[in-house]
Amino acid sequence: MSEEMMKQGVLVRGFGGFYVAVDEDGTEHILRCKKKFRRMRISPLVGDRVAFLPGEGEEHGWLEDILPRTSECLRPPVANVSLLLVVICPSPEPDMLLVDRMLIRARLQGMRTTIVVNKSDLDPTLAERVRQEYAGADCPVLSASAKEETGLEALREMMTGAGICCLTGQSGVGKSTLLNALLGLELETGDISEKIQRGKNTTRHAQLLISGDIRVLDTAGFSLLELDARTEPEKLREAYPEFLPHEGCCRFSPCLHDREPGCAVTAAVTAGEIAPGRVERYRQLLADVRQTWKQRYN
Ligand SMILES: Nc1nc2c(ncn2[C@@H]2O[C@H](COP(=O)(O)OP(=O)(O)OP(=O)(O)O)[C@@H](O)[C@H]2O)c(=O)[nH]1
Ligand SMILES: [Mg+2]
Ligand SMILES: [Zn+2]
Repeated sequence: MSEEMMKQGVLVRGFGGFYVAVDEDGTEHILRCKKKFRRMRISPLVGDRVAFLPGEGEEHGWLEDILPRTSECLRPPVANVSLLLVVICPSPEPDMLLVDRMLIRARLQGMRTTIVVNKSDLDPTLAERVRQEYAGADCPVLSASAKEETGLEALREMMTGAGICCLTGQSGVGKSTLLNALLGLELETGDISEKIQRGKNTTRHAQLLISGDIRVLDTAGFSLLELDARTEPEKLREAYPEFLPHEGCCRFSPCLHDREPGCAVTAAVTAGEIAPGRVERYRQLLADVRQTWKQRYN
């Protein structure tokens, strides 16, 4: 087949072994996946930029190549995210350790991050508390209510022209509801009590939604996430922008800002310059990373 028939596009969703790519004209193409990808142990991911041969008539096309990824996530399984939007809300209660794990993974891959505190109608104070805690974290905190349609303009502005954005977070925080309100869609959403009864997510698979200059992934919620097992203990602090002004000011060098005497980060917490919660969780995650590292290399 000739090279000229090849097209480029982005994978917007997958179903039952097929993938849907959107070309630059916005046309959707259903693609089969070449066997070579399985042989190479590569799974196409939603968000992948791909080269493909469109199908003719009723025939599906063929996914031929996956272009190099700028980032990849396993949870949710998506590629080329530039801006990760971690959604939390008053109910279900936020798991800040989970939030920090998501932010660490994102930051170590060079993604920008934002926290969206949804359901502000249920508790208007949560966003402000989170904002204080993440003040030095190079991670804006937006307050929104998908139900009352507040805070949506700031969110829209944040996502416009920002490359591929990804909404992630626990099941039931309102990711799909936010996107419905924002983009005028009708994605399936689910009652929390129903979710608990069914023990299922409402959104089951990631899909990329394209609307004007906004490209955003709606993804399935989850509540368990490990840090990458290859994360070095010395790397972890690089995911904490609030430590940056204090690097090199500790008595010991290098300092992991754990419990070392004369640690400038500990001093900054005491002085109220860094949020204690962030540092407590950092130390907890550092202990986990050290443990994993030891098991791996001893
Ligand atoms: N009070 C209130 N409820 C909301 C708001 N946004 C969403 N909800 C409700 O929260 C529930 C869960 O919303 P979904 O949009 O399905 O949540 P999700 O994050 O997409 O969940 P998964 O797809 O399972 O990951 C639904 O009952 C929504 O109506 C909000 O701003 N305020
Ligand atoms: Mg959803
Ligand atoms: Zn230190």
